[in-house]
Amino acid sequence: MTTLFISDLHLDPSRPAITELFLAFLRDEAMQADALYILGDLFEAWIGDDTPSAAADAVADALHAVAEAGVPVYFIRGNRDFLVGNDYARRAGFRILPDPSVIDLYGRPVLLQHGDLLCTDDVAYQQFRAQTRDPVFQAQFLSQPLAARIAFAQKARDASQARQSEMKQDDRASFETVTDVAPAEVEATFARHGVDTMIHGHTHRPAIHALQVGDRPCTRIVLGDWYEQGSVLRVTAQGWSLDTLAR
Ligand code: OKV
Ligand code: MN
Repeated sequence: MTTLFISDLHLDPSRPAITELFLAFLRDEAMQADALYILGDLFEAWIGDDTPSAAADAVADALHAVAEAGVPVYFIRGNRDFLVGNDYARRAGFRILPDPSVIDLYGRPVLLQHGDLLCTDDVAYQQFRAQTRDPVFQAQFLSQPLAARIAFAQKARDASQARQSEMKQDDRASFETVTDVAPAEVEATFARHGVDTMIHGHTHRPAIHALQVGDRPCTRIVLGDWYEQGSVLRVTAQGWSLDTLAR
């Protein structure tokens, strides 16, 4: 039996084939798993559970069918879909876990998180994160009419894109550093939670890193994005494998 981990699907109407790939993955593989963990950025954007979206409805139905088949489905919010709420969770049949969370995975404690908390060198992003995690600010945003939220989100996405391309022009090497995890924060996170294994997404740099924290050997597994193909971590009691899913 296998536990599945995915993240960073960034489902969006502009990439319908990826939504189809995800629906096929749920139908053909997740249905038979021990559990399915979605570690954030399932959706490219999320401006409230009340936003009409045929794709979000289809995904909710398919996830609900997986849960209904007896496979627990867990979700950690990402930096794009941080406004996914209890209403959508109920429709999709998943449980929302705090970021980070430690789970028992075949007898071993494993830390799960989206991964943005590890990117402490991106000071501007961490500021955006702190602001948009404020419950008062969130409630105020969500109370606005849909049209106002759509307009606001478009502006936020345009500003973010402008900032990213500016940063890339400044210095490609520093962009690569700033948008990856900060090694000191990775070490601190392993130490803080007393685990030797963590799984996260967000950076879109799929890899299995072996590292040493103090005198302990640790493993950091990074899930890949679903822009061109799928990415899934399959874990059994025997071991793990980080695989791509062809379209
Ligand atoms: C998500 C990101 C856009 C990064 C939320 C206040 C509140 C606006 C919002 C608008 C944008 C989410 C909700 C989106 C992530 C971007 C651009 C950059 C770096 C609040 C004001 F209430 F939470 F505080 N938004 N949308 N970005 O389009 O999904 O993660 S979004
Ligand atoms: Mn992310």
